[in-house]
Amino acid sequence: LRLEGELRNALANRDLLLYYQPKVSLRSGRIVGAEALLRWRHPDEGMIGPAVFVPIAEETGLIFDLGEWVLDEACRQLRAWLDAGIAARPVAVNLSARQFDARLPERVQAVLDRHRIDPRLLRLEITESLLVRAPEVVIPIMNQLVAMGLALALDDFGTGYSSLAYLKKFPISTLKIDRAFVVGIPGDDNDCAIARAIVTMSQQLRQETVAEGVETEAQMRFLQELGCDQLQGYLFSPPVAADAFADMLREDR
Ligand code: G
Ligand code: G
Ligand code: NA
Ligand code: MN
Repeated sequence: LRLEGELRNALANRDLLLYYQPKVSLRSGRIVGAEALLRWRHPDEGMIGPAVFVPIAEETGLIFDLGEWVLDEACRQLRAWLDAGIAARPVAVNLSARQFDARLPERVQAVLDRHRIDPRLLRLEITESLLVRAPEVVIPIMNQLVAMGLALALDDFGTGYSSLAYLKKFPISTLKIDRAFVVGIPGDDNDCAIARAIVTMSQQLRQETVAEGVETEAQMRFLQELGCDQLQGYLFSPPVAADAFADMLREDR
């Protein structure tokens, strides 16, 4: 496939970059972290989002090199912010289920060491598709990452096929409420009920909650009243380039 070759070249030619979308505390209004989101600056097509090329990378196995690049770039950027005297906050990187093999913890540790990054500054976002794999394989890898000091977040919660029983089995510290449910708040009773159930449950499990795709003040107020911990969405900021995110951090002191 042409796209696969082009993506390979993009990885070699540094045509990939990370954007950062702030996560904001619903209690303090301050930026408490960011999600790193992969972008491909294509010479002809312009900026291409991961929905187009991550599935191809997953099918072809290129996701291992790509994922390695994402981890390294996030830690390189954290180190640059720290060296510039910017009060860095945790950056969460998305992982594909395929990246979750026995060597992941040592690869992550090598990246942290290379850039001298405190593991608490790097977080990992996983999706429910990972949880349907054999727990006896996945849980020890997760436990190793947690023991290293990394926090794990479950992305797109509620959209997949995982059961609630999974939640207590896996060492996950954050649930991200998918945008699909946030979109109907506060008008749609079902979406409101689902968001309420997720926040209530995660509080009982002592997990943090992050609402994705928050676009309106009304959504924010509703989530605040539920006791949701953080928001991410266009209401505060879309994903932005590293320099623009650094400017936000400087203004947020
Ligand atoms: O960037 P955008 O908002 O279009 O993200 C679309 C999807 O791509 C999100 O679901 C996100 O989890 C995924 N994604 C973004 N960056 C990465 C990445 O670096 N690795 C993987 N595996 N998925 C990513
Ligand atoms: O798969 P994941 O949930 O990680 O993807 C996040 C995606 O949602 C990215 O493509 C990002 O650009 C997009 N996004 C982030 N905030 C908003 C928002 O407030 N509204 C909408 N419609 N999309 C958003
Ligand atoms: Na994500
Ligand atoms: Mn998500």
